[in-house]
Amino acid sequence: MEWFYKIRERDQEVFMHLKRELERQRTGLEMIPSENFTSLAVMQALGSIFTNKYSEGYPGKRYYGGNEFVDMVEGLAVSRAKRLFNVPHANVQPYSGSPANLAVYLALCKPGDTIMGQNLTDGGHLTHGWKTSVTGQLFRSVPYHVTKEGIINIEEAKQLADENKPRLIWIGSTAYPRRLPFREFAEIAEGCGAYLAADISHISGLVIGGAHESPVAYADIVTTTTHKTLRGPRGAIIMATDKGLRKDPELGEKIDKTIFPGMQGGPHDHVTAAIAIALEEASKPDFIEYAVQIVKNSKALAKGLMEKGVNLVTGGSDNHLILADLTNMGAGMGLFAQEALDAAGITVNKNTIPGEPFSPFYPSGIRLGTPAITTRGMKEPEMLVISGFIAGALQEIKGYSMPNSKEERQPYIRGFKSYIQGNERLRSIRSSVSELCSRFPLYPDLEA
Ligand code: DSN
Repeated sequence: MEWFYKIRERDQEVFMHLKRELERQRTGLEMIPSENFTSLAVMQALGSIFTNKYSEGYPGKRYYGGNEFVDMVEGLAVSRAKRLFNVPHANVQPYSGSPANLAVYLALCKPGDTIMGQNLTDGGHLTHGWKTSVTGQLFRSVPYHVTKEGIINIEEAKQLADENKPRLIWIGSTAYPRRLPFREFAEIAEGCGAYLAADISHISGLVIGGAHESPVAYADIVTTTTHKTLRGPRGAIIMATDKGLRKDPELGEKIDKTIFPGMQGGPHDHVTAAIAIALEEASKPDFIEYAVQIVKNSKALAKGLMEKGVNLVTGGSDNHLILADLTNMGAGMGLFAQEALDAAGITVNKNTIPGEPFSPFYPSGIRLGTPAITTRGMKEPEMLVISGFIAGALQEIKGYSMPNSKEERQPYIRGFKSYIQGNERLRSIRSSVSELCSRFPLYPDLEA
């Protein structure tokens, strides 16, 4: 099927970039752990006539006319979210994860209140109180950390909560390769009277598939983006749990009012339709297999990498994500690794590691994961092959190390980039990557 023909007819420039991006996604390994490939049905909803509509308000209570079908679709998305996650209240309107989290703060806290979240360089998210995020500026942020082994430091979190009496505690991460300790954090939150919000953006697909414990019995509020392991469109859901509603029966209304009219205008109805479809897809038995395979693949990839001498934070993975610590290769190696892997057709992102020894902008690690390559159908044998590609590409950056002097960095990086562009070994890995990808076709029905 020729999918983009109207764009081809209307706008050759955008069409050309779209075509090249499709080719990039098809021929490379997408290993950023927060990315995935949605179904064509989800994409069709995103490109549908629901993009034409304004629908401020909620089903049955809209400010504009003509919303009878939007109401149905939003109702479907909400009821599917409630059923799949087993929660009594869901709001599917947040534009994405960061606004969803901000809405949680604004529903529960006043500026200046104390909040706690996992420190950014320890694997937490910007919106859990990091200093450059508005959440770290509006609220008094007391971050907790991981231990020197890279595991969430529950003892420290408990002590900080007892001392600081936060109003809200976050449990949830963007660069944490292990299971999230929901039960322990529920005890900490109960001990100091805080609300507990679980941000399961990264792992919500694993939670639905039973490949990670659900936070629903432990947290008062659960937030998730819909485009990561959940494999839907870019969007988010905020849920109130039974526990949360017992604590505050108005929690659901507070969240809804904060999203609209508090923070947002019209919901993105085309995204809502796509969320409804993604949730339906995630309710099928093959999604459980998918979620389980993501974790099997991550474990297999971690093992393969470690056997080839790559150091991993915590020495492995329990979820979809791996954090490689490259400090033994040189300073600030994340950028060099990301660029070399890009040249080899493998997309990852540079990432800080716990106790980051260099800088957040030139961090010492890379973060990679298996959700997207598992969607393509790859399994453990392919993970072993991929670990060889990655270890091989990392060999090619040996000897590089980020200069300490800021003035020297840009010329050094330029020199590095020209070196990798001409690197034959990376080129050869790229062609092996492309051959592997051709055996797991992506969107085979699409022509561009
Ligand atoms: N940007 C997302 C991630 O990559 O984890 C989090 O917001």
